Amino acid sequence: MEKQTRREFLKTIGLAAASSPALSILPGCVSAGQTGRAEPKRPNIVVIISDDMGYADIGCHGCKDIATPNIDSVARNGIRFTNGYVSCPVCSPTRAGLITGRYQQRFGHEFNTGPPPGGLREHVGLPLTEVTIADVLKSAGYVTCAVGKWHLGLSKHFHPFRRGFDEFFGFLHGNHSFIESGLGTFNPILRGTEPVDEKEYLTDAFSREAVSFVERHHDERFFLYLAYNAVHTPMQAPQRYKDSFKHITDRKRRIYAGMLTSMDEGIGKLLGKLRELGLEEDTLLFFINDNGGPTSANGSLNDPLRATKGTMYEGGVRVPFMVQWPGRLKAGLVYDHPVISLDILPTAAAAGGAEVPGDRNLDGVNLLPYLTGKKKKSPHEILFWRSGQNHALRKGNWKLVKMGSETGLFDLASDIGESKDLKAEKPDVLKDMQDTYERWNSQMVDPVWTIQRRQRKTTKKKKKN
Ligand SMILES: [Ca+2]
Repeated sequence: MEKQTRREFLKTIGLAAASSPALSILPGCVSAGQTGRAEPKRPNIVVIISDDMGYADIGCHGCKDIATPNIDSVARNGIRFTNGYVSCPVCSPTRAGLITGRYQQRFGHEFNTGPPPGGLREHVGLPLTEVTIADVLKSAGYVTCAVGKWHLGLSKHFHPFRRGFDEFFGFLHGNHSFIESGLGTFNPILRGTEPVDEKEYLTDAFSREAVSFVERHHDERFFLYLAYNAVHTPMQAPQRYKDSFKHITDRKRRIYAGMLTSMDEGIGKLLGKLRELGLEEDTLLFFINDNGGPTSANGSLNDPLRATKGTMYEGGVRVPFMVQWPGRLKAGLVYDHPVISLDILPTAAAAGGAEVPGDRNLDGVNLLPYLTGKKKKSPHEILFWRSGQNHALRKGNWKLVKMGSETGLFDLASDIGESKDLKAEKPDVLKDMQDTYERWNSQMVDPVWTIQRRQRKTTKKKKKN
């Protein structure tokens, strides 16, 4: 049914079903397997993304007041990244980087896509010049599905069906109520392109749909992109947990605990389904959070990292990140070299024997040879971040942060909390970092759109009048 809907949808926007931009560039592609030879048996691929979770809020990062046994099990069954990053400290640009394997500043997706009216402008969304992980895997024969938060454009030409996905269940904007379907608003829950009156708690509904996709496609090679909006605001937990977290005195964190538990249980159901169907060994599964916790908004905790979502400090960009593939990767390993969300696409492509675009720079790398020990060096010597005037880079263990008028230089090897600014003591390092940043920055393009702000107050005023 979803495939039929997708075809119909493409027709309505003037595209034949087979005219995906990814397919048109394939003749110029190179095989990711050429650099990281894939095993003969291609795995299913699952990418699970949480939203606004704190760095400290999972058991394997030391969380004591909320249990996350299912997320932790991914680390236990696979590899946990202790220096795992995303390419932006807010939602939409991170997704743009993850889904393309490229720094999103290469194509101007530097800021969040906003609500209407700005968010409906035809240029506000993942530029159509970009090739997504779904395009790449679909071209290699994978059946593809996105469940959850999209946040890569509200207009129909940015719809997941237009970006390589065969199926979609979720919403297009950056946040959503967990208990109301949003029917009649600009941001309803959609099955494909059709609004649905979803009755289930939203996180549970996303888990249900993810499990259903796996059940329906267990005998095909599949790619599932499961982007929960938990534990982003609004703070709404399932009723069934209302008495479960009395040990947490802070009201906001108590609700957060229920929201997080629902997501962890949903991930458990998905992992259980993969096991039940005998697919666990042959499924490459990532779990990553999209940006640091906004601690005052949702009660999350980023300890021991400095600051929060929206900042260039570690609390904004270093996130829970782990991978399992029992048939190929050893279990229970910890990987300490820096990795980044941009690596997911090239890694998945290599594992799946898929071709990555050969006509553009990918900033992510195939992690498989690093995770199997064939390559010993760090996959990334330098990582960059830029959001407007704020920026940062990490080179080795040095981190340069520019936030507003403040510049700080930190040695992450001895100071993960970025508490001791060394720029006065290390002017040579500071200069080298600044020069390195400027060289990278000169290769990036200007943002396609600027920061979009909700016009809530104006709207309310108009209604009163
Ligand atoms: Ca987020």
